[in-house]
Amino acid sequence: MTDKPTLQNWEALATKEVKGKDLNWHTPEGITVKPLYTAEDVDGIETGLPGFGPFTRGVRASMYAGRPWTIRQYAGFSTAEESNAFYRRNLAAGQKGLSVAFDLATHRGYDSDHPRVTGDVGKAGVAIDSVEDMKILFDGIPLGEMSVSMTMNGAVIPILAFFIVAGEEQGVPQEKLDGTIQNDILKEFMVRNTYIYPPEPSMRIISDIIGYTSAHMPKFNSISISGYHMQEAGATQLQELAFTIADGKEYARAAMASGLDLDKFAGRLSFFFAIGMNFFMEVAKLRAARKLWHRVMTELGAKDERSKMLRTHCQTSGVSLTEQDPYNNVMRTTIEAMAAMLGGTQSLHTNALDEAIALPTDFSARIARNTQIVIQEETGMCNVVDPLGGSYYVEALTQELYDKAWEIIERVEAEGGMAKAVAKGWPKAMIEEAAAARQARVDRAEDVIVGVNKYRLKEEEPIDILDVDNVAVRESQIARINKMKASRDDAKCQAALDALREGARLGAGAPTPSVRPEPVEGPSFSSSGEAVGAGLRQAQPERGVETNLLALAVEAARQRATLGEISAAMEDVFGRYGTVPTPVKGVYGGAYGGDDRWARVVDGVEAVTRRKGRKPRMLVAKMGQDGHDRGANVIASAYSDMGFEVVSGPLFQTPQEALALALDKDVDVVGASSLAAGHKTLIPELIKLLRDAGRSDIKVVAGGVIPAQDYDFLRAAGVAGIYGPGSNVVDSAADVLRLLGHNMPPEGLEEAAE
Ligand code: MLC
Ligand code: 5AD
Repeated sequence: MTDKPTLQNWEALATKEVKGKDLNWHTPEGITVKPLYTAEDVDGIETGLPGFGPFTRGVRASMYAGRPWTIRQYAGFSTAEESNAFYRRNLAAGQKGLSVAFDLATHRGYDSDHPRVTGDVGKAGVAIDSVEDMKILFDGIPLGEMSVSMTMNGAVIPILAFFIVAGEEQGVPQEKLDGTIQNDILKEFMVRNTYIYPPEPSMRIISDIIGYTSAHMPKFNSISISGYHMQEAGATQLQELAFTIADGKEYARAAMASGLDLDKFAGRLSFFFAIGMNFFMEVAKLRAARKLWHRVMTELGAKDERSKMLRTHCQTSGVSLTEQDPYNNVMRTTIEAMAAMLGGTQSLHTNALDEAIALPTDFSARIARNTQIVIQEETGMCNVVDPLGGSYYVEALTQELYDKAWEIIERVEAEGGMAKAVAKGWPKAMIEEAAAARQARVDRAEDVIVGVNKYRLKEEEPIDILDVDNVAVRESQIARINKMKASRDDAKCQAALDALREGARLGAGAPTPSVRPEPVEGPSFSSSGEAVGAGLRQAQPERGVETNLLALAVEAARQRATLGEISAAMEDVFGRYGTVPTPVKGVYGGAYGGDDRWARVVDGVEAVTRRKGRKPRMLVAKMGQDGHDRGANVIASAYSDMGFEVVSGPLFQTPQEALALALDKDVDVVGASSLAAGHKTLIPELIKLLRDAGRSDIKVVAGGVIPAQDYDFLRAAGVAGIYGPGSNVVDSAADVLRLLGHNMPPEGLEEAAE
């Protein structure tokens, strides 16, 4: 080897080594990652220094050398007592900040005694019905010293009010409260689905909270603008990045439109990203995010550099973890945690190894927490600021993501901002297409998942998981609600609720007075399609009349109004919002061109179609308050590409409503998708209702987050097929065809994944 080390000679050498194989990696972001980066790739890229705008290298000059990121584990389950005890154990073991996970009933503004939420109380998080529960949740935890994040978006007004009053009754004035409320509704309409009200009043709620906290709670982060759930729903990292920054811009604009001064509130806007397995892409994403936000805020007219600082929480990716061979999840989470810290996060949650099937146990929570503690305290990795800064690859990738995201942000701008884009639905559709494409790559083993589509174990050892006794939690919550209602001053409580209702009516975002809103069906954002964020309609309340919804709810909370009552008072004015999913077509099937297995399933569907004289019909049902719809949407897309007639049920159905839809559409099979632990109550209930209606011929199958421990229970209840996490969609369809009387030839098909 006598050639000079030039780029040209390197290329010749590498090409020879790999015998001409293409070494470029075409990522789902549309980025071509080359096998080598050199100084040429970073020519002209200015990254600056940490602590100085545009903050690409970090928002603090000293970063973790000065203070490591906050170890902030998201948790909550069952009752306030149980969650409080869990928090205290975790804090004693090295966790630094709190992060509350609420149950879905709470998210959606229902008290634990509401008939719609019997399957949800205490399941996916802690049940909070009133300030009494909130006080128990933080019992013995000084709210003046501990920063507390609360993931709440739908019932954000009562929850923040309870928090403020719990502090007050602990002797901590609101000025001293430190923490974050998620309060990010745009991504709820896009992917997370725990909204309550229509978009316009929802945006007003956000402005009211930003207004209230910037006036009274200087240490409190008024919003956590979240990309996390977009990536969980299947978005590429580029989509997550661009839509999150665009959401942030929309919120800043909405708050400005409501009369607030940008520099007064911008320093307390915070962010939240997912960190998945594409290590360098994730590092680059966080660096690019800071640079993008700096530009956005500069263009909006921020003067204070602190207003332009993107501070973020990160969580390792839930969707990257597997039910199969679950100890692999510890490695995955470690890799993701390292990407988050090398990207410069301010706060981090690391997922537990049992993520794919249940909430963490003390055992799995300890390993998850220690993952961060080991990185902070054993590796020396915190001693150098932005250690990947200057890496040719990372700097080039940062710039490429920045440029590509800016293009998307400009498209959003051209269409009038993110609220309008969300109303039109294209960001959601883009994410759903990416999700279907990803599922097809996984099912075809083009994207490897160890233990799932490669190196799968013959036998899986079951692990111990957390099971919440939902009936007991519900009973104890109801007892507490009743006791509180019996001892409160009802007249004062009703007066506070009336004032809240009146404030809702007088402020912006209310429908035309005297028209009582009906439940609103999406997807349209506002009936006029007019700017929701930027141009909030301002009614003209009389001088001196309080219309800030949070201020009014704080008084109602003091008077022991419940979460359900506070939510209902606003619902009386705003209405309740609902959407019907519209799954994408052709993306999943498109990935299977020329595939034998696919062709045989399609033939099977055709055979059933000939026999029946119509296509086999499936209802994809989402029951309970579980809004996780990635799985349901992917299934609906894939099955319809296979030739099924798919009825996509609306979110949040009761079993009775799912029954009515199944009968009305005369379906052959109901696929119940459950990701929030409602499966043991809601699915058996549906089967019983079908039986009572004399329609046991309609098969019920279940998919989603269903632990193997529950399979026997569900089978005994009559569930005909179970497709847990990691199930191959084509295999599941073959199994459904079998249930419809068409047996597929076995070869090439793995056993159905139950
Ligand atoms: C930090 N500080 C330093 C420093 N680093 N001071 C000197 N030198 C350094 N090197 C200071 C900061 O300025 C700040 O003070 C204080 O230390 C705390 O640091 P921070 O960086 O602000 O961290 P933190 O308090 O943890 O806040 C992080 C945050 C916040 C801004 C991102 O919004 C947050 O905690 N978010 C968490 C969100 C979350 O947990 N979400 C869960 C979602 S789960 P000062 O005085 O400047 O404030 C979910 C799942 C689901 O959504 O769907 O259910
Ligand atoms: N406790 C702990 N972690 C939770 N997550 C969701 N709910 C809880 C909870 N109650 C985590 C999971 C999930 C992500 C959205 O947040 O990791 O994937």
